[in-house]
Amino acid sequence: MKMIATLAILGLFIGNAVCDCPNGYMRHDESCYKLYASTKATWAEAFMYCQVFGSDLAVIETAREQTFLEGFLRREFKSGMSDGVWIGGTDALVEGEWQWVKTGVSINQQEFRHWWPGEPNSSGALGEDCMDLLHHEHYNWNDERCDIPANFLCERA
Ligand SMILES: [Ca+2]
Ligand SMILES: [Ca+2]
Ligand SMILES: [Ca+2]
Repeated sequence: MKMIATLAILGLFIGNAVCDCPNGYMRHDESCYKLYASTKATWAEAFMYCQVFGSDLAVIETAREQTFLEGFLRREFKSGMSDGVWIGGTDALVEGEWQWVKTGVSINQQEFRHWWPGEPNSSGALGEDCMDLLHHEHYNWNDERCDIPANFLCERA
């Protein structure tokens, strides 16, 4: 009996180890997420930061993932953070053709899309080619100027 209990506990540990995310990451379903809340970077810098640390700017593929991230970012939000949080979508290559950089998947063709009403609006003379989640738009999707320093969200398997 003791043996079985020990094996069960061991199994629990191994099971947990497989599911564990690296330090500072939050798990949800098959992914680990890290919000860089005290680092602000342009979209391109944020893209590289994520890669250096073995991840990618977040790719949002389902309503379930979106709902989780809205809650996660709301909980993590503190004064001093940027309104926007970079994620991994851009239309920098062809205006209006949004894609997830990590997968190359067309966002326009993706079944799940979650733009805030009126977005993407390519606002301003320089336009907006990088995707972020705006605190004041309840972390729905927005297109933003790529050179604005903002916090960012990385995702890894
Ligand atoms: Ca994802
Ligand atoms: Ca654009
Ligand atoms: Ca916009």
